[in-house]
Amino acid sequence: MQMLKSMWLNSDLMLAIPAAAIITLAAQAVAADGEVEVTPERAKICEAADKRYAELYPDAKDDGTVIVKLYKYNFCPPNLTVKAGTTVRWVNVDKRTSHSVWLKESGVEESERFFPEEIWEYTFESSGPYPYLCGPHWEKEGMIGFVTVEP
Ligand SMILES: [Cu+2]
Repeated sequence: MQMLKSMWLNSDLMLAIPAAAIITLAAQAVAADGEVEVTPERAKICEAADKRYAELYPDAKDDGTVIVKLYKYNFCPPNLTVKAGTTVRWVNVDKRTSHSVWLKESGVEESERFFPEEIWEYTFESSGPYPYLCGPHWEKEGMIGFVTVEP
């Protein structure tokens, strides 16, 4: 989100952005510590994503893998804190849309696009902040997520 920050600092550009666009940008901005801002809209979508996951996987068992659902251009939960060595499984619970997971700043290659009810997994070996995004949807839809890995 470095790009977004420098945009805010550029006052000339600010003047050029219509008010409606500023509101959209603000809704997609990240919190100061790098975590994704959880807007009421995001929270509502994630509530629905949890329901959808429970419907799709009524027999899901806790195997220590941490689940992130992808739904309506959101990662749910958008922010996650895990211990080093944890595997995170991203599950697409959408009905039509394919997504990817791209730990771009960590230099991890973007996942393939995965379709509804497909998954992608990644094991976080080292502690640190891991901002990530959905390749096709981060820019226009603000589809971004954040994992904090603790030692
Ligand atoms: Cu996406």
